[in-house]
Amino acid sequence: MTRPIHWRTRSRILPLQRTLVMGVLNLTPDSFSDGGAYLDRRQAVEHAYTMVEAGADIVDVGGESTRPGSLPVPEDEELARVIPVVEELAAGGVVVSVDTRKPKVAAAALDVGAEIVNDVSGLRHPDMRAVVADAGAGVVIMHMQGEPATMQQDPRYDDVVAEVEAFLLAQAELAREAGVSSEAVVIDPGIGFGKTVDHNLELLRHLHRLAGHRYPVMVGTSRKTFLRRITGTEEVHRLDEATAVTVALAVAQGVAVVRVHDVGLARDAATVAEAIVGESPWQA
Ligand code: HH2
Repeated sequence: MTRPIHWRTRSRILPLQRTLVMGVLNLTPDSFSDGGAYLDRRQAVEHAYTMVEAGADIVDVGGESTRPGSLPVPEDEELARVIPVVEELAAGGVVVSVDTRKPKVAAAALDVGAEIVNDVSGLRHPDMRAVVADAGAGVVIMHMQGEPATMQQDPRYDDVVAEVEAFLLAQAELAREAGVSSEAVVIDPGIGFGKTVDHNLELLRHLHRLAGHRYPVMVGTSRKTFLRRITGTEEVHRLDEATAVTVALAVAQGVAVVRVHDVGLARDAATVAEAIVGESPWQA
């Protein structure tokens, strides 16, 4: 299988010769590591531009935390948090993805200029597939076992890599049947979403397998609990350095997009990994 050379989004073609870095912009009071920091619209927009200057290719705007134990946010509230920021960033030429599980939020964000829908529920909702197809949007299909409120209680798999892989390919096929171009689809194993530390590590060891299909692969490890457990630190800068290690190892396995909080560190890690591996050996 040859490596996909671009990602088709609503109005753009994003080249994949170099790793794409997606910067996280959480407009939530309760996110993992930056909850509450960017609730103010001006601060949020400023932070987005700081990430773009640091090398972000995409800014991922989210108004609902999906961290373990978090509860859903009402639609009106999510729309109010997300839409003005998406609109302002898109008008300024930033490539915006909207991190949402709600078809109406996705549709409204695409209307005001978002390019990509990042759906942590993996396009399970048929309306979400229709929204993405109608807008010709790019889409990230992510794997999650269960729901955020309960997903970390007792995650179980017989074969985590095979099950995640099968789900992602099945959802990509459903998207295709709903009219989504296969060039618009990126798949993501959903690190930390209904997974133990061992499940996460097993998936991170087998990213090359996911990258062996026709879809580019994205991975989000940034500041996640498994890194806190492994390193024994809560210190954000040290978690960002640990994240950079995962970025390098992911890029070496052919991953095309990384979702991170510290864009500069991830960009450097990806650049070094690209220089070492050249044409990724996994894609031969
Ligand atoms: N992780 C989080 C949120 N969205 N989207 C994709 N595609 N992949 C991920 O791994 C992913 C994601 C969780 O991280 P964070 O944004 O730090 O936390 P929260 O959900 O609390 O906002």
